[in-house]
Amino acid sequence: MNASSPAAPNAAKTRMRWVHIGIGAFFRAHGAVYLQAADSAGQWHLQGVSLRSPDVRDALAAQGFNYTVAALSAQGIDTQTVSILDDVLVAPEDPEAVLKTLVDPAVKVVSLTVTEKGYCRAGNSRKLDLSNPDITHDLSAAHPRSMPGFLVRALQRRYEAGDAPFTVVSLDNLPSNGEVTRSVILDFAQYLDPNLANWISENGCFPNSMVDRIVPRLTPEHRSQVSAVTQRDEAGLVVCEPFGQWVVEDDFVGGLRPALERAGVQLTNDVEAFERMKLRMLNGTHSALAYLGVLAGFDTVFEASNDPTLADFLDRLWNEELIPTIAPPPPGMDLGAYASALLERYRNPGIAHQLQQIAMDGSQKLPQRILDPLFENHRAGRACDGLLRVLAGWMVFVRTQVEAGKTLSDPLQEVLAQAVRQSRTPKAMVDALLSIEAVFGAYPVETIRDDLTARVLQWAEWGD
Ligand code: CS2
Repeated sequence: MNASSPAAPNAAKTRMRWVHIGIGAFFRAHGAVYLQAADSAGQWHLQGVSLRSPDVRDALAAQGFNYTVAALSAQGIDTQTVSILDDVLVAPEDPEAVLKTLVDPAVKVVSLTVTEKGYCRAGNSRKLDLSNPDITHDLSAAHPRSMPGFLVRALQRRYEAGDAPFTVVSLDNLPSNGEVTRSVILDFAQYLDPNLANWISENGCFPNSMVDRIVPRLTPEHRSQVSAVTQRDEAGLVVCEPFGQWVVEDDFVGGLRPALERAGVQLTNDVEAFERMKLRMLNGTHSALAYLGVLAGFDTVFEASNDPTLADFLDRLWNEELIPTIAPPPPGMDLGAYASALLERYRNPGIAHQLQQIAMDGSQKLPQRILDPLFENHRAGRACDGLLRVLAGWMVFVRTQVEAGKTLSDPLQEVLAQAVRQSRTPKAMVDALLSIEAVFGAYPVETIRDDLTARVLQWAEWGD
């Protein structure tokens, strides 16, 4: 079933359902908007699931699950009402209700924004992390907690009932996000029942995708700015930039999907080049701005990208270190123009995108954003000084946060904090951080150790 079959959005006369897991602001400002535009005939119903807190459900329930998306820019505020969402289920409150929903044969597609750590991978591999406490729990309990647990338990019930699987579309910022999803799902299924794993492998579809829209965390200022225009104060509001892009492989079970192309979604056979471009040129420089910008005393992407030194740094990073790793470019893309457009997007005065929001989960983000291009360049004898500087900046950032007693928002926060605390010199800290298998295990760290240490030393004011 993996061969892409022609889209047949009108094939089924019955109601079809799309479930989204991880109903945070990003999906509400991105996927939900595309789905609403694609489904003008009203054939698809969208249901949200939160794997953690009830906050989004509570905010949206109070407004009938309709909400405003406000695109902010120097030109003003452009608002749109999204009404395609039916409901939001909160998994920890009622995991059985989530499973029952996913088991409904009308559910044709399940999409995911569960962040990098939600895939429960071992390090940055494609293997399921069997030491992850949620996975240990989910492999033996009837009611799961993790994304892989929910998907596999639901697929197991569909398999036993003789129904087809749903398509799983990852919308997270991971390279080959569909393949990573397929791999953790198959690993989990293999532990439950090898026949189930075979069935998923033969019948399931896990298209890769690239998604893009900058969606800052909602602030009280955003709320009052938008309510001045809409005359409504909404807890369920989402704000974002005007730009949006979604590229997805056309690989859906039975060809069943909304007419996404009507909404401007690019359907292709190969998303890899788009993913690499976006993960490195956008997310990579976002992380660069986050660590270097916070260390330079800035709060937002707008401020940091308007700083002449950082802007010059970004320009060199794009042209000398990132673009050379993206060859050939994705079809129809001019990477120089893409970089200029990114700088313009970062300089959007409307969105107040906090650097600390991007800085979180660094241990999960660095590999695909910074380490992959860094080591590729190093191996090929190309420039990598800027990427080394970003890595050094992350290390100094981690130290600064730990020393200031601030929480590091990172699943490896304990390990990172311990590496910093046990190190008496910058060199010892670099060594301790580089020895964290889950982040650096896949890379030849010896080849950069000395240069990196020199970079950290230049930076750190190491008070003894
Ligand atoms: C950001 C992304 O927080 C982050 O790590 O780099 O959320 C970024 O804003 C989106 O991927 C843009 O599409």
